[in-house]
Amino acid sequence: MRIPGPELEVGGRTLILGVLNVTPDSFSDGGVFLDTAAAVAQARRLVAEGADALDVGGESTRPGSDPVSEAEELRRVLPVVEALAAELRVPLSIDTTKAAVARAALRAGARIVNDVSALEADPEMGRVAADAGAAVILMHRRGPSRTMQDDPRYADVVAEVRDGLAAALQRAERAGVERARTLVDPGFGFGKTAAHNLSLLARLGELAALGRPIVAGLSRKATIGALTGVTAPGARLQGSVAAACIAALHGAALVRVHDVAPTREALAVVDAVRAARG
Ligand code: HH2
Repeated sequence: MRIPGPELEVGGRTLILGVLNVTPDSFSDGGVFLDTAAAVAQARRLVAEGADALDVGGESTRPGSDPVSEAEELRRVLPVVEALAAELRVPLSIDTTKAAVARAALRAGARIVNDVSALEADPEMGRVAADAGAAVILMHRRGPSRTMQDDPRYADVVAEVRDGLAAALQRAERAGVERARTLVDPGFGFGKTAAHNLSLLARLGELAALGRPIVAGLSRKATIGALTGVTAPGARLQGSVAAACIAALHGAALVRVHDVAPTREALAVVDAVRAARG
């Protein structure tokens, strides 16, 4: 598939979606890029390090987090999207579940809607994305952030996530979003235990049955901390890079990461191995 605007070919080498959190409370970098100038500087850094696209978010989705108002979210992200769209040559993604935020960001130049609710939270979201011709990342989750980690259970997490994403693709199509503009994401850590996340990573290839590019976001997440014993989220670099590499090897077309340069370097090896498979 191709993402319009600054063109991005999805499906060749593994692409990197750099994370830009314009929030006071994101789990690994809350408050660091809340100021527009700091966010723009970080965006420049991520692109210089090799990010293929940037994901701008104004609301933390960490477990236990409370929602923010539409006005506050817009106040955080819109100046950043406006500044970056004018300056950068990579597509911008808006990480939001609110149609009004997506609409404003798309008007300001964003090209991708990253909706962690897969168009469920706001009934207008699909239409807004469709009208703008935006690409849409449909992510699987179980319930809102505040409660999603309260004892999540699955009989077969991979099958249930796959079925949930298949339903999300239908929802997108009903709203007018062309299938060719969709991407799917299993939503690591969103209503999943560490064991669920490991099953999803080990069996990520089964999501290829959905026929859409796969996005994977494991960067700095609690599962990486649990496996490596690194408690500070910002220090979970090696585990995060390993997870991105495994996801890419298992078919992820895009990895959503905070640490772009080391991930880019590691993915060069993974992509060479993928190419050698023929
Ligand atoms: N993870 C986070 C946020 N948005 N979007 C997609 N598509 N996939 C993900 O795995 C994903 C996501 C959580 O990470 P982060 O943005 O760093 O933290 P916070 O939600 O606390 O801002």
